[in-house]
Amino acid sequence: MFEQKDTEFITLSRFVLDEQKWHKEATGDLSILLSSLQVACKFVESIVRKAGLVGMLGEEGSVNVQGEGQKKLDVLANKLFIQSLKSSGCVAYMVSEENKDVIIVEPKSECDKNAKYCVAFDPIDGSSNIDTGINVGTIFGVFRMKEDAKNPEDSFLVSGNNIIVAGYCMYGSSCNLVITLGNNNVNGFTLNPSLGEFILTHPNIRTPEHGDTYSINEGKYTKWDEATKAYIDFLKLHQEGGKTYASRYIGSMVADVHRTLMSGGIFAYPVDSENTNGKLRTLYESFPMAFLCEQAGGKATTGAKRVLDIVPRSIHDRCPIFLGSKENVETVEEFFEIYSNNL
Ligand code: P6P
Repeated sequence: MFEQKDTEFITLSRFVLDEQKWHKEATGDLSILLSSLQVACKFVESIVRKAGLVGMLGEEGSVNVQGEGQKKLDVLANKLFIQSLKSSGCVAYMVSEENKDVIIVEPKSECDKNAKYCVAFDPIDGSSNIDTGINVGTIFGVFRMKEDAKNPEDSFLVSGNNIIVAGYCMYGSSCNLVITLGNNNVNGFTLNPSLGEFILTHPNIRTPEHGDTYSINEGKYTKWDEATKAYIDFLKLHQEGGKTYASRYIGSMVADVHRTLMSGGIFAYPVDSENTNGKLRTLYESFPMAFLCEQAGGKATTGAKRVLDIVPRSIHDRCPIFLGSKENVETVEEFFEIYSNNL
């Protein structure tokens, strides 16, 4: 017999309104923006759920700005998020993995002229996994428009410390939306499809200080730098009290990070000889995941510096990332420190 997990039935919508009460100066715009985001997530979830049945699998036959083949779902999800965010009237600019340039939102009405938020998102991250039914997800980060912005990019080419909201929605065996508005507070919501509501099921997520799982594409071992090789070799040989580390890699960032955030350990996509700046995009993959991780008590580093201290050079810039449990990430930093001194 299915029993609703003991929750107070706090929906995401109510959670956001409760959060708004803490900000006396709040206009409600951020709440409207987040409401638009969750509607798009629900819409995408309903399509992912049936993708195999409604011909939404397979290639679109086009290529995105990254030079990657687009899946049908990439294209549709991108349209849904752009439309939903535009309709909120609270977004001035958007950056999407699927669009080459910044999306400028034309105000629909007088009050939209005061739109002050900028959203960077990857509508369907891990889309290469869609056709095999593996978890995929949406990743998003929200910034305030830069006051003295001379052009649309300016509001995005700022350090990750400017991010005010970060989250992801994972489309898997269940639909989980994990979000933080800062204040060291990360919360997880599970979609109840019959209600059409995200219900608070994982309040105040804290990442364990240490974890025994590492998540990295070991197929690239020979292409890694010496510090990364040494760190992964250490994990394989290093046994604390006889325990060994377990390797878990799905190849879908949202799924790999969700497991790391919830259970601890480390997720990494380092530089390699083919991806000399790393593969993951700074603005709409690394920044949101790094912010979530830090707010849950973890850490996120490039190896050499804190991810959120990066200032992207372009809206589709990439960076290496090691994120997860505080102690695990600090060990990575120690390895990079040793190897940088030996250069
Ligand atoms: P690789 C998916 O394409 C993605 O952008 C992330 O979701 C994932 O973490 C990474 O790339 C996987 O890359 O090279 O290991 O297949």
